[in-house]
Amino acid sequence: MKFKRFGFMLLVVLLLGFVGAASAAEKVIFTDGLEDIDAEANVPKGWVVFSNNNGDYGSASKDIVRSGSLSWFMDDPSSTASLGIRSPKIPAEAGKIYRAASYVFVLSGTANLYIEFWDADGARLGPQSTKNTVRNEWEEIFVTKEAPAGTKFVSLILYSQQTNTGAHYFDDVTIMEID
Ligand SMILES: [Ca+2]
Repeated sequence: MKFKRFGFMLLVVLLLGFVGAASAAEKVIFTDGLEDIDAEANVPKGWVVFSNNNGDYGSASKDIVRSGSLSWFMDDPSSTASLGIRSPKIPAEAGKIYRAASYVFVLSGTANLYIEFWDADGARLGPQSTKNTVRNEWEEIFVTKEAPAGTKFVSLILYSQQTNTGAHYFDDVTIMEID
């Protein structure tokens, strides 16, 4: 009898452990293989231009892709201008942890990825960035941050910063919620 009870308790502990593990998992709230381009705006559908160099903020490319038939290519020859495109804004909650991720293939210079948050009035909160560590191969880069107080949305930016000169591809971007 005692052994049976111990067995039952063990089962409960194991089940609780399983539930705990499941709730700690990452939940993908946005994913984009950058295949679907808005022909008029010349950005992936739902995206907007964040910054440009004389109208250049990159373009869809078939040259080096990680998924499907397209990636997003930025060729940034200027050390005084930045190129960037911003993902759609996805509903988010203050106090939860979010992770933006993108695959990058860097030929030269540095590729940046930003996570950023937005309040109900459209004010931008707590942007934070990461960058590639290798070149000439696909690398997934991540930036993780707790949503600041007042957060209603999260988004990411694919970016070539102002002082950077270089060329790089982005593909397969995601935003994850981490409990
Ligand atoms: Ca793709």
